[in-house]
Formats: sequence, C-alpha cells, structure tokens
Amino acid sequence: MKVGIIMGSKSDWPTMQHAAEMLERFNVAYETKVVSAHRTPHLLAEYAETARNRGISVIIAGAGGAAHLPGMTAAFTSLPVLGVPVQSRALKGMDSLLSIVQMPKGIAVGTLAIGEAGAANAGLLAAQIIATHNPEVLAAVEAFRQQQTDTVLDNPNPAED
Ligand code: RP5
Repeated sequence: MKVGIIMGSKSDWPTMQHAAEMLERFNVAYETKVVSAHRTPHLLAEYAETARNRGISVIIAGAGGAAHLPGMTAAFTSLPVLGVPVQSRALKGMDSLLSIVQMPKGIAVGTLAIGEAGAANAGLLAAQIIATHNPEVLAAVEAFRQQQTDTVLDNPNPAED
C-alpha cells in the first residue's frame, strides 16, 4: 500500500516535498505527480478513479489559490484525501485554506495547515492512517513522537543552547 502525493503545479513541490520527507522517515512508500484540477481535469479523474486499484491507500493533495484539487479528488474516490493549502502569493494561502476546508457536507477532505507544516503533517497523518493496520509503521510513528517528547523534556531551559 502506498500514498499518492499530488499537487496542482510543479511550483507546489517545495511545499509538498515535506509530506514526502515525512513518509520516508516512516518507510512508507509513495508516488508523486502533478495533477491539476483545472489544467488537466481528465487526468485528475483518471488518477483518482484508478488510485485504489493501483495500491494507493491515502491521497495527499496540495494546491494553491482557488484550490479545488483536494475536493475534486475526493469526489472521484472514496479513499481518504488529505488537503494541503499551498501558500499563494496574493492572499498568503488564506484562499487555498478556505477553498479546501469549506467542503459541503457529504464529501470529506481532511484539511491541514497552510504551507510546510500542513504538508509535513499530511505525511504524518497518512502514516498514522496506514499504521492502523501496519505494526512497523506504527512503531516508527510512536518512536518519532517519543523522540519529540524527549527533546522537549531534555531541554527545559529556554535560555540554554
Ligand atoms: C494552483 O495554482 C497550483 O496548485 C499552484 O499552487 C498555483 C500556481 O500555479 P503555477 O502558476 O505556479 O503553475 O493550480
């Protein structure tokens, strides 16, 4: 089983690569592809409709501006879709966020934060979804979280390096 990471443009990669890096950390297989809801609508339909049979179990979709990619992807598949609002130049990603998060009732998209943190957390959440039926991924996710906890507890003084 693997994760599909799609994005509306090559220009989204500097953001979306953080989702890929997170999946690598947990040894989760993934594929990446540029799929645009408005520039390549037929490719989007084909990608989403064939994803499950190609072994994809979660789709991460990142887009900016009038970001209909995650919602349209969710319309074409019943796989879980995680939406990442990419930061836009004009409106700093508020446009991306609102157009991804405000899905009307009946078709679900799990929306993450704007930008790099959202992309990284989309990778983390996808790994956690896979971890519900994969003990190796579960162990890796729990080790990652424990490491974060230890880092904080081992460095309680904010004024110290
Ligand atoms: C969206 O438009 C993409 O997801 C990207 O965030 C934004 C700008 O795309 P480019 O003009 O850089 O291709 O479709």
